[in-house]
Amino acid sequence: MSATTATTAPDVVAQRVAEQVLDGHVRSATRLITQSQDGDPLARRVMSLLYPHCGRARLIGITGPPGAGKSTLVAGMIGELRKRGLTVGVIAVDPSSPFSGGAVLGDRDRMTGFSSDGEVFIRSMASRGAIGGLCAVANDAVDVMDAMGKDVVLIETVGVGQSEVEIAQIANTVVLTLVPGYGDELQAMKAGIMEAADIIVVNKADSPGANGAVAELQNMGYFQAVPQGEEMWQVPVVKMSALRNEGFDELEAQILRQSEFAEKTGWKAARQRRRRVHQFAEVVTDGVRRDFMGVMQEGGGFNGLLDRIEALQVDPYAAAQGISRRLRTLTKDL
Ligand SMILES: Nc1nc2c(ncn2[C@@H]2O[C@H](COP(=O)(O)OP(=O)(O)O)[C@@H](O)[C@H]2O)c(=O)[nH]1
Ligand SMILES: [Mg+2]
Repeated sequence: MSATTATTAPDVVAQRVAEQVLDGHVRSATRLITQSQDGDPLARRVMSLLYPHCGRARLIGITGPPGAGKSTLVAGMIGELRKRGLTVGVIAVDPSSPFSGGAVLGDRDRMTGFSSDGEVFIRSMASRGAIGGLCAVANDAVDVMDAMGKDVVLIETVGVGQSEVEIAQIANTVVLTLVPGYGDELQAMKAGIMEAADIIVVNKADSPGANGAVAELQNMGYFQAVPQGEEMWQVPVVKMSALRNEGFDELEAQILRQSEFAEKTGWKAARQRRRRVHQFAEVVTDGVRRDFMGVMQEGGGFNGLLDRIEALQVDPYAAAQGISRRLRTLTKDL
């Protein structure tokens, strides 16, 4: 066999990509996130290699309704973090509805100010079209940036759907961005996002009604209960104008306060476990679905069973139960 026809073993390729990502190579990281989004088996190999190197970055979720100023806030935070010499990763999850096509472009435009700064890595992803689920892809993107050595990873999501709320919950700290007159939007977002908020920002404080909105939210008194703990976290309300660069010091102070509280009370660990359990469940169900469809297509092993289902001798529910039972036996001793 000549050397020119020899192909490099997948594990060698994965190892090389993992090393490049750990060295902070932006192009390798970008490609890896795309491959993860496409459900590429190589990406899964690389993610396995990166996994032990994760857990160092501080993850901050920025959520809220469209137009609240999340991207403006993110841009401001990047500036503040860079001033302190911290490296930053940004994952912007944008809805791919035709109405928001312009917003994606706008975000990119606003953030190009940082594109020449190698210490800031920004990645946008559409909220549809990801194989294996958006939350799984977002988890991978966060892990890639974490493994690259980014000190802080900012995750921007529109807090309108269940998967967006779950993405926000990847973060150690969730910042909900509202604006004066937020009432209708809260209604549209349902209560889910309120329950995920660790800090509420009333942005656009330069417009009328900001003080009233802050007072109202403070009076409502939102709390977060620490799982299996006695302590409660009172969700602070921060008044800001991201556009005028006002309020960032207070936001940073509250993020630090929440981080210390979460660390001290075991809340941080509980949330990390929740994130990893959720991720594991997604990866397993995705893998099982993929394998199952593959086996069905090949006809291997299932032919007899499928014949009986087709002949109405076995119903699909009973057959599925049989498979579930075997799966449970298999995983019992893991
Ligand atoms: N007046 C005012 N406008 C703001 C402020 N922050 C953001 N905006 C504007 O609100 C619009 C939406 O901002 P954007 O950051 O794209 O919101 P996102 O959809 O939540 O990411 C843009 O026109 C921003 O310039 C602010 O503090 N005050
Ligand atoms: Mg945005």
